[in-house]
Amino acid sequence: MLLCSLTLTLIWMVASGLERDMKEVCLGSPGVPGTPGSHGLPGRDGRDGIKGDPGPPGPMGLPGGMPGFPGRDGLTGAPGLTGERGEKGEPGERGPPGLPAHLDEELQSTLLEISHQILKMMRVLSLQGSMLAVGEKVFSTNGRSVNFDAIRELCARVGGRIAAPRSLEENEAIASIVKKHNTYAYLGLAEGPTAGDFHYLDGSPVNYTNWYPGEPGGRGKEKCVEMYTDGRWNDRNCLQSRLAICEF
Ligand code: MMA
Ligand code: CA
Repeated sequence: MLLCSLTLTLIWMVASGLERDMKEVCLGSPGVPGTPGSHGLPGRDGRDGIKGDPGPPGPMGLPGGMPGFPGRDGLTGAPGLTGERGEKGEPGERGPPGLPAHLDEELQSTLLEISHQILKMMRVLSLQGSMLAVGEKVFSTNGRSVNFDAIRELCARVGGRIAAPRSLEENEAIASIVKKHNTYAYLGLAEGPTAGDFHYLDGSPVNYTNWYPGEPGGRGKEKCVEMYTDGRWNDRNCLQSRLAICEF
């Protein structure tokens, strides 16, 4: 009992930093513990606690109550159909004057580039036999045979005219196409009111001819001209099917 009390006192003294007073404290026997003191006065109220979480939603009200506020707007809908095209706007202001074309280096190099590209295309088309260039003219056929008027219409539709040889060189170019297709072709020539008087379709008189011996012999009854596979000409009616060769 004494040891136990001594041990408690020692622990108390070590905790209080009074170890050095141990001898004094340990002298004499422990007294009877006193009666516990009365309770102190209640402490003051603590500060307010933090706000609690919101409670669960309340029960639905009784029917017949006031309607609630309108809800918030819904999500944006899908876009509508494209409207009609508006009217054309006013022309813009006139730009500043440009350089004369011959002094405009950018324009000159663009034109040079375009002409190179065109030349390349013409070489490819020539290689494929789709066109034959002679001087300023280009001859071409679609390989079909139709009557004279149909050839004129076909050629006009693609921005050309029915081929008409105006020189030996042009005649030979057309003849090479005729030979290749082994089919006679109509030429861009027609007979006027006077028998044997042939002219180009623009009305100008022929300045070059290559009639087959004895032709034109139709005496005004053969108003068109066909080219044989040897390149020579024969006056002929206009309703045969002949190779369509156009010039551009
Ligand atoms: C012959 C010759 C031509 C004429 C045709 C018409 C085959 O050639 O007389 O001049 O145009 O016949 O069919
Ligand atoms: Ca004839």
